[in-house]
Amino acid sequence: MLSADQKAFYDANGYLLITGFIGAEEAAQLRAEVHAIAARQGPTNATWSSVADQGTVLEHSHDVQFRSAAFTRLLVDPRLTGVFTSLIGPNVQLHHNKMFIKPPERGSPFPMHQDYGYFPHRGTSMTAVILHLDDAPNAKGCVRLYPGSHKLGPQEAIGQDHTVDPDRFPLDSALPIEAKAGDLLVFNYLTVHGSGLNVSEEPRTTWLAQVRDPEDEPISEQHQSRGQGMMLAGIDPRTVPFQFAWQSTA
Ligand SMILES: O=C(O)CCC(=O)C(=O)O
Repeated sequence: MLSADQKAFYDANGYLLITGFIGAEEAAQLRAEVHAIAARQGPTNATWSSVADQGTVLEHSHDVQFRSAAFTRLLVDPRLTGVFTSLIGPNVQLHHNKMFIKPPERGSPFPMHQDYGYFPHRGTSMTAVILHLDDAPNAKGCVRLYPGSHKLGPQEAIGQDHTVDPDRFPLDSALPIEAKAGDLLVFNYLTVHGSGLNVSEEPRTTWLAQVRDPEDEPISEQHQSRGQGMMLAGIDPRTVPFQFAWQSTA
């Protein structure tokens, strides 16, 4: 569970870095799982289209719990669900999860954006966690964000990458959230964030999950994935018949 101070910081700033969320050994084991998944699946490049002309690479997989049971366990780990329930309430539903490796010297940046642009909902319960599986200093392209930007509400989302206005929210002026292996970054889907290029000699390895209150419904079904709707804590109190995301006619 989060302390009252952590919750107050999160409410004011739209993010919270929890240092030492898992131990170094556990982070190293999960890091090895991510790199083994990447080796099994072969080359991928999820670099966003607006920065795809720079020759950079972003290795990734969605739905990581279908790749390794280590991530199925992680999704319902009481340490993690404790963070979620502190912020969202007793009922917590998986939206999606994914892994990223920014390779050394050419690991792609993420342009500044709000996750709202990708999966808008009626409320603001959607919460992301990024678990750092190795150190993420500035040179590795750590996450950068604008504290308090969640209070501005949805911003105009530009182009296919749903980026925010780069003049108003430049990447370079955003606060770098340097992290160590085992640190957990939590942020709201309205918090403006992105990250820079990995110019270091080591990969940056992370796992990211997005969760919501099941009663906070999507405005449009535009970001569906396997496992979406899985309850990580509590119940889905809605009385409507359950539909898998891919059965939706919306
Ligand atoms: O991992 C990062 O640097 C940012 C990831 C991100 O913003 C996203 O997946 O929407």
